[in-house]
Amino acid sequence: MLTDIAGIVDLDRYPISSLEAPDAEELVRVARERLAEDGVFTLPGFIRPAALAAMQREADRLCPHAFRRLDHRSGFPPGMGEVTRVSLGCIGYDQMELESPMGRLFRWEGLTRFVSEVLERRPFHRSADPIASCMVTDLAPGDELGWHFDANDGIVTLMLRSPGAGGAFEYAPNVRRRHDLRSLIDEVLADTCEEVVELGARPGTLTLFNGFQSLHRVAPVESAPSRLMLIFSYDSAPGQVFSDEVRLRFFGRREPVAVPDEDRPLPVS
Ligand SMILES: O=C(O)CCC(=O)C(=O)O
Ligand SMILES: [Fe+2]
Repeated sequence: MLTDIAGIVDLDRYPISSLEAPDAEELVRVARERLAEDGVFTLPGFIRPAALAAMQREADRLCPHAFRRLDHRSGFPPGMGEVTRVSLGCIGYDQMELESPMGRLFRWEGLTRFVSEVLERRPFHRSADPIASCMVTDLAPGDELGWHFDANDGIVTLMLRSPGAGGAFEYAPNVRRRHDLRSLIDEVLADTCEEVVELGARPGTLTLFNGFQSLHRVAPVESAPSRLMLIFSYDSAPGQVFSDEVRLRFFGRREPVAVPDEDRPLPVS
């Protein structure tokens, strides 16, 4: 059953159901160490193959209904760099099936607790946004997510499908507080920065990434299939929702297409 979390997450490899167990404690310790040193921690094979295939099928079905986000924005501290290009499709939580394994994974309290523990952030809650809390980005050939810093550390992503060619996730680890940040950004934009590394995550990999500390981008996708990424949002406050401005920019709508009710579980527990 793909609504059963043990059928979705490889709990044999990643025993995160009970964080007090020695194996889970060790995983949390390693994750914190990697995040502090490299700005990123990946869990390859986090999702079981059948669940991954179901997630890909659902995302593929929804892709024609994705909102196309096309803009240029500054993703750098004030006065640095230039605007970079954003071109991708966004699928919202409100478009997913009621029993979507993507939504089921997001609403699993075990994952929320694990992420909270690794990031050492408490209180820690899933975003309650009916559209943007749990989303899929779809990058087709020609699409990209230009260089930027995130507003917060600790973005949680699940790679659903790698693109045919291009579309690499590239980043300059832990550079935010560098005294030479301005020239470093210029080098990155000129493609001459030797600190940029590539993260080669395969489909089914869960990634925790400190996107406030590390400059990053998704390079232009060059050939089909498109790149599919599932992205989860969290907040220190319960019931967090995004502004109309954010919803319009990412999804082209203020209100969810399906109204949450007892049949459509909200992301909050
Ligand atoms: O798609 C990715 O791998 C990262 C997405 C990202 O950087 C973002 O949403 O800010
Ligand atoms: Fe980002």
